[in-house]
Amino acid sequence: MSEKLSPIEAIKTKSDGLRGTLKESIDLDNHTGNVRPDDETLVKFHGMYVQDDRDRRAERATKKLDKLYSFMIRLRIPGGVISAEQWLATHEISEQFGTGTLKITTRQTVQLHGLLKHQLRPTIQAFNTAKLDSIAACGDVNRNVIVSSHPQISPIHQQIYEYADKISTLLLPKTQSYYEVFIDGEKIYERSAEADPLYEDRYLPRKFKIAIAIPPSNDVDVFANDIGLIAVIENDVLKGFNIAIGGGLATTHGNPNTYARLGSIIGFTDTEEKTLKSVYEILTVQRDFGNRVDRKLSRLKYTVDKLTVEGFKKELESRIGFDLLPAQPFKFTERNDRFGWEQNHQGSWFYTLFVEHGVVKPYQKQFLYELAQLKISNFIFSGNQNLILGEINDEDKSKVEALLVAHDIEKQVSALRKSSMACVALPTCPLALAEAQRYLPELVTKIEPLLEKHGLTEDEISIRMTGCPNGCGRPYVAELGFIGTGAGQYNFMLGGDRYGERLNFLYKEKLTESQILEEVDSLFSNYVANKTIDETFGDFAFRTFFKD
Ligand code: SRM
Ligand code: SF4
Repeated sequence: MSEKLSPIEAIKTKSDGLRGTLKESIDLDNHTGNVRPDDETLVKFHGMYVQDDRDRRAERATKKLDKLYSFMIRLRIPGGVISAEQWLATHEISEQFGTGTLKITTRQTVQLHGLLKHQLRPTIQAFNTAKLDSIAACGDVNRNVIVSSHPQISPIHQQIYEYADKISTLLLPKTQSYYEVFIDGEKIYERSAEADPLYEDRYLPRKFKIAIAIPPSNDVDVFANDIGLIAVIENDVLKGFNIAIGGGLATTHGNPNTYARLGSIIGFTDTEEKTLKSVYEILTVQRDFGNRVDRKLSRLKYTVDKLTVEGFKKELESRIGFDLLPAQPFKFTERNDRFGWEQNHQGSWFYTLFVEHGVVKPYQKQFLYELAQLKISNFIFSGNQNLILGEINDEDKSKVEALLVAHDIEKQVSALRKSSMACVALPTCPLALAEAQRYLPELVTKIEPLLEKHGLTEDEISIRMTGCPNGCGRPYVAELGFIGTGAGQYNFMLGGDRYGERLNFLYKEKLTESQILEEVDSLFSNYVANKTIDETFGDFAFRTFFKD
């Protein structure tokens, strides 16, 4: 007897191109701030999530009130670059609708939280006017394609950025329901024009992520993606891409069948046509072989392990009609953003702004608004949740400097803090078991004196925290990783390398803050006493504590 498909599968196939009853949910159901149950799934494909403020749940339950539903919207911005005009629009939309917050994500885009159901259409319409959309920013489709954002590699950065755009467009669902439901109102699109040979009517078994890394920087954590493309460059010429498949980080507490996995490199493509074809057909293999029964085991990483890497490659090659070339050498030597001013090969200036965990603080938001009004830079989101102000002409640099001073933007920040990432977690994430972006800043403040005590203040040790094991802040590839297990408790992960090429391991379970600080103090002391020359903290911890 065949196994029962996940209920999400029927929601997708019966959705009439992801329309479901979204119009009715929005237009007719005035008694609730939520959409209908099946529409909760479908709205994700349009880049929106149903949420509620978890800080207010208890108070509302006492008053016997329904949850205070709201929506989070995530934009699709391949490569993470927007213009000053688009920043202004995003700022203004965030002020007009939602809670006014702007959150830069670990995948080079921005999220707005707290939108009420009746605000969804005007919000999407305003984004559409600014030539921004949230199509396929979530759901069982390819998500935002991310690219190394470092400006110093610009000679070919533009060329590679265009790949992100092309891949994102190639893999967009063909349905026009986003426009029909959220923008055009009465207009009904012709269904025959929506035939979708890639997604058919079942879409993928699960979300799908693609990153492009430009060595020497692995700021996108390329091996944490379903597909990782690693640019191979010789004498400033793009030769092609190494292709890695089956990266993914999420685990589930107590489910031993789930695991984090780094992508496996299966070969190299030397033309745009071959690269795009390979990417496309990797999705069709996942579409046809992925697990549609258990969503905990449905990401590409499990399909790759089910088929074996070689088996997957063979299936892929039969679909693309050519053999992948042998993988080419590459080397990553950095992952962090380069803060402050940098100039590219053409003399344009870039300023990387530290945005702690992607939460744009009110004084930063005001600075960015005033800067955008001058229209002298673009805005590039980094995969480390920071923001690069890009393409600034020599004669405009002083204007940016004056604004930086006027808004007191340049703060002294420790190397550890600059190397930190945290996911959203509470109060909006329904899956959070513990705090992350609201708590990591405080924990870092408590770790900083320990760094000073052990003479490690300049050390760029990566520290990442998430409120649950889904891994949105990529804690599984950090040197110090903290994964929420319950209120105020974290699994302590140790031994990742500095460039995202090795997973860390579970060092200690369910630690409270005082236990974390005690452990970190003792680890730093051990590291300083016993490290070899130039050995990073993560490498030392792996060598010393990892047991096979
Ligand atoms: Fe994530 C779900 C936030 C990057 C793995 N993630 C969620 C949701 C939507 C919760 C939900 O399903 O209701 C979170 C919304 C929180 C909120 O209130 O805003 C959420 N994920 C985020 C962001 C905003 C974290 C951040 O603080 O930056 C990142 C948005 C990226 C984007 O712009 O698209 C984000 N999520 C990631 C990453 C990192 C990455 O992709 O590089 C991962 C781990 C890598 C991976 O996919 O393996 C990640 N998120 C997950 C998972 C586990 C997926 C799985 O394989 O099981 C979930 C839960 C799920 O899909 O069921 C999830
Ligand atoms: Fe939410 Fe967990 Fe992702 Fe954090 S890691 S945003 S808690 S799903």
